[in-house]
Order: sequence, then structure tokens, then C-alpha cells
Amino acid sequence: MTTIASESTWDVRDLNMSIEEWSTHIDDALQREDSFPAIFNIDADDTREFDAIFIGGGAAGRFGSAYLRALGGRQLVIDRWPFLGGSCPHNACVPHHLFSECAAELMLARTFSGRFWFPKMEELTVNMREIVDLFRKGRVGPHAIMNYQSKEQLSMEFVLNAAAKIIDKHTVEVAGRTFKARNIVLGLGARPQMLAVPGIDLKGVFDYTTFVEDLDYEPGGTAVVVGGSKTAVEYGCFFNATGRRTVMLVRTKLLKLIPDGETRAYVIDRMREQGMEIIEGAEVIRIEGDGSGKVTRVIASTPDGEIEIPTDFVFQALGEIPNSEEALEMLGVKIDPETGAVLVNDKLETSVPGVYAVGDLIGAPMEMFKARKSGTYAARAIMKEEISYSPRDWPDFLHTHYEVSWLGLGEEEARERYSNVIVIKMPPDNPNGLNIGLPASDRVMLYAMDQAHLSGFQKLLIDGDSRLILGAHHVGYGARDGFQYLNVLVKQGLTIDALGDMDELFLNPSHFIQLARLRAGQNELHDL
Ligand code: FAD
Ligand code: NAP
Ligand code: KPC
Repeated sequence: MTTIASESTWDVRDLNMSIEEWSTHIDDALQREDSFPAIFNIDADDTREFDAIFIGGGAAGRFGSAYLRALGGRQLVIDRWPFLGGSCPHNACVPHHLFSECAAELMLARTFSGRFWFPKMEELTVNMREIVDLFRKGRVGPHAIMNYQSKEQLSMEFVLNAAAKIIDKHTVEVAGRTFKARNIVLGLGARPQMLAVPGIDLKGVFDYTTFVEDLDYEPGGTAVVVGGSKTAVEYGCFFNATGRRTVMLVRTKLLKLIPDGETRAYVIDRMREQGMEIIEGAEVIRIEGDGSGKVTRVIASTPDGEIEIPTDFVFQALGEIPNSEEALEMLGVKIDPETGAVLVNDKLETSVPGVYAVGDLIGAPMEMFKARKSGTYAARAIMKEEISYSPRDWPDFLHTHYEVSWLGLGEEEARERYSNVIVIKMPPDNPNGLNIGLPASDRVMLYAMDQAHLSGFQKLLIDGDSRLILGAHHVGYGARDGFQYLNVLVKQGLTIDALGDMDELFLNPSHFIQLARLRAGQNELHDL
């Protein structure tokens, strides 16, 4: 095992550390925080001026760095954490996917409790802290892979475990050293927004970052979730699936972002059926605690009057604030006064020449595809490629206990914009409602045979005149990957005929190909 010098910086250039060695050191650095040295991987033989210094080595900074390097440029990426990859593997997407997988597994086990091979689940409250501990222990694996890959396979230059200080638009200081570059790329990410009510500092009030860092007790029987979008729903469904009463306090409407009304209704009905209590039009008034500073209850206003919820666990998921303060102060970059996002043009340039901004720092959509892609486009612009990037018409998804994926238009907007909208859906409209065993596919087969209404929902929208696909919506499992590729085809102009002419891998989770084929023969298209 590599030993670390006791100085304030640790030069790792000549150490070909394995992934296992990296994970041990990252773990150590995370435990020791400030007493672990800054990690330097700078190529002393490469004396070229840096083409760009990336401040922030999350998805945006890391992918930008890799791309700039691949184009023959010289980059330096700096991160205050001891690993590259940023918030996604540390406290955001990766834990979310772990918790969402638990939610899906637990829904299945609870639905078939005491039958087949499933244990009796009725009395079981799953230990939440155990799963959080599992994540804390496991996350250094992905962290280590990111460092190994970035150093040994992508030959990136980096400084880790030290915050960067912006001096001017060509100069950055980190761990006592100063670096200069032609350009600076800001990839500083975002942080959770907090409720502005009394009691927010009580022990037991969490957001997605503190939930994985600070949870040190086993929450009791009730979870209160504040917020109504992806984070609130993803974590709320997990709390519910562990067996806790879960109350969602939603300021306006839950899951406004799902564009198709029928799909949204299916999603919310299933959440309610799993026992989730959803109160729309609710605002937290205050959070109260006991003498030891621990949360004991939440007081909220609702359309039916004031309510009081006894709880020792509150989770707030109110969106993100871009970390733009230092860039504003030191460089004077223009920001959106309402959201705090750094403003950029389609070349990812800020208002200050030579300063670029990428990822969550530039505002919504705060998604991985945009973080990584904007990083690479900034690199391409710096290397003088003619580029234009602004995120448009992307496929989207979230988790409930299910995966919910969509692209294009929902039915309501499609009908506003087109006069002859054809709908193909599963299950089709029928007198038994959802109670038929379709959709059926991997991971919903047990539901399809026994609890048909739980086996998912899907819908394809077509313009009957041009025969073009307008939108696709799916609730179930396993279709999300397909949506990435389907979206490209739909943007290029995919017809029902071309879709029906594809070769499906039966039982394919979205059934779209064979359903399209059943109707593609019609000159005048009809719903199915
Ligand atoms: P970050 O990854 O946050 O990187 C910013 C980096 O800057 C950090 O590493 C930080 O340490 C560093 N930094 C900040 N200041 C300094 C400084 N002064 N000096 C040095 N370093 C600094 N997206 C998806 O596509 N799929 C998902 O499933 C998904 N799940 C999510 C779940 C949750 C709960 C949340 C909150 C978000 C989720 N996202 C998901 C969004 C995704 O996590 C972000 O869009 C993405 O991580 C943003 O990458 P970034 O590089 O812009 O920022
Ligand atoms: P979000 O999409 O920005 O939604 C914020 C939610 O909080 C909304 O429901 C909003 O209500 C509510 N809210 C805001 N301020 C509030 C307040 N003061 N009091 C009460 N409610 C308030 O935020 P998010 O779900 O936290 O996600 C953050 C970002 O990460 C998003 O860009 C998201 O796309 C991304 N993310 C992605 C995934 C994924 O699975 N791909 C998962 C999680 C997060 P209103 O609707 O009334 O405004
Ligand atoms: C394990 C995994 O891919 C999630 S972490 C991704 C970080 S990065 O590759 O820098 O976007």
C-alpha cells in the first residue's frame, strides 16, 4: 500500500495506484477531512500553458477535462473533494438509484408478502440507517474508479482535496500554488435550497446531502417530505417502502414535470396505493423540537386547515441553488438574479471573455447528460471547434417505486398542437380499467399475472396526418435505456411505419415496436 507523506501536498504523479489503493486513500481523506493533504497530479514535463483550468471536477469538469485532453489540449481540473466525479456518486444520483432500487424491491416483496418465496413483510420496518451506511461504505468504489480512470487511462492533470481560489480570469490558486491558463471553466455545481421556517436547524431535518452524511439514528415511524419534484418523490417513495408513514407536503402540485396527464395520474395513484399521503397546496409553517434539539413535529398549512404531524424525521427537497457567488465576486460574471445560475451563451461562454461555465452551475436542467455534455462542448469551444449547445428536447425520467420515462409531448399539448392525434396505449381503454395483465415484461411479470393494475402504463402519441411520433411515456421497468435512443430517432422524424419496421427483443418493456406494427398497415390511423 502506498504511504502518504506528512506534508500538506501529496504528489501522486509516479504512483500507479490501483483502484483498491485509491479507495483506501479516498476513504481516509473523507474521514480525516482537513488533515489529509492536497493530492497533486501535475505533469512537470509538460510545460505548455494550460488551455483551461476546470474549477470543479464533477461530471461537467471531468468530462470537459477528458475531452479537452483528447483534443490535444492541456487541462488542469481542481476539486475540493479527494475524488473526481462530483456530487453524482457522492450524494446525489448514485444514492438515489440505490434507494430507488430498494423501493422497487420492497414494493414487490410487500405486494407478494407471505406468498411464493417472499417473507412476511407486514410488520417489517426496514432499517434505513443500515442502507445509508451501506452507501457510505460502497461509494468510495466509484470514487476510486473515477480517480484511476482519470489519471491512468485519460492522463488528466488534477489537484484534489483542496478548494480552488479564483484570482482573476487567467489565474487560480490552490493549496498554496498558483496556476495560469488561457481559459477558466467553472463547474462548481449547486447546493440544496433550504426551507426558510423556524426549526430548520433541528436534529432530524435533512436534505439529500445531510441524509447520507449525517444520519446517525434510526428514524421512527413517520417521515415528512417537503417538495414535489424528482428528489422529493424518489426519497419519499423509499421512505414509504421501508414501511414508514410518509407524508408529502407539496407547495403546489406533485410531479408537474410529467408532461402527460394520464401517465402522471397513474404514477400518483400508485404512490397513494402504496400508502403515501400526498397533500398538495401545503406549506410548512414551522418545525418544532424537544429540549435536546431533536425534531418532534411539523406544523403546516393545507387547503383543509392547519395540520400537525408528529415525527422525528423531515426531508426537504426544494431544488438547487447554483454555487455562483465566488465567480460573481471575483470575476463579475453575469448571473440570473432569480435562480443564481451563471448565464452562458451557446458556446458556454459567460459574460467574461475566456471564462466558461458548465453543469448545474448554469441552471436547469440539472441533469447528468447536460453536465457531461456542456463540459465537452466548452472544451470543444476552447479548442476552437465551431459548436453550439443548448439543451433542448431531451428524454427525461424519474423514479417512484417504478421507473417513469418520457420524451416529446404529453397528450394534452399534442392535442393543442395537432388536430389528429392517435393514441396507442397499454393497457388499452377497456371496461376493466387497468385490471388486465398488460403491460407484461421483465420485472413486472408477477404483477401482470396477479396484480394487473400494478404492471405499469405506457402510451405512444402519433400525428395521424404526418404519421410522426410526437411523444412516448412509460411507467414500469427497463424502458429507460431505450428512451435515450428512441429520442434521437423521434427528433429526426420517426414515423409509426419506421417504428413498426424495427426488430423487437420480445418481451420488450415498452411494447412500442409491436404495437406500432399492429397499426402501421392502416392508411387512416386509429387509436389502439
Ligand atoms: P457537481 O457534480 O456538483 O460538481 C461540482 C464540483 O465542484 C464538486 O465536486 C465540488 O466539490 C466542486 N467545487 C465546488 N466549489 C469548489 C471550489 N471552490 N474549489 C474546488 N472544487 C469546488 N441526474 C441524472 O441525470 N440522473 C439522476 O439519477 C440524478 N439523480 C439525482 C439525485 C439527486 C438527489 C440530485 C440532487 C441530483 C440528481 N441528478 C441526477 C443531477 C446530477 O447529480 C447533477 O446534474 C450533476 O451531478 C451535476 O454535475 P456538475 O459537475 O455540474 O456538478
Ligand atoms: P426541482 O425539480 O427544482 O423542484 C423543486 C421542488 O421543490 C418543487 O416541487 C417546488 O415546488 C418545491 N419548492 C421549491 N421551493 C419551495 C419552498 N420554499 N417551499 C416548498 N416547496 C418548495 O428540485 P429537485 O427535485 O430537488 O431536483 C433538483 C435538480 O436535480 C433538478 O434539476 C432535477 O432535475 C435534478 N434531479 C434529477 C433526478 C433524476 O432522477 N434524473 C433526481 C433528482 C434530482 P413548485 O413546483 O411549487 O415550485
Ligand atoms: C458510477 C458512475 O458512473 C456514477 S459517477 C459518474 C461521475 S462522472 O463519470 O464524472 O460523470
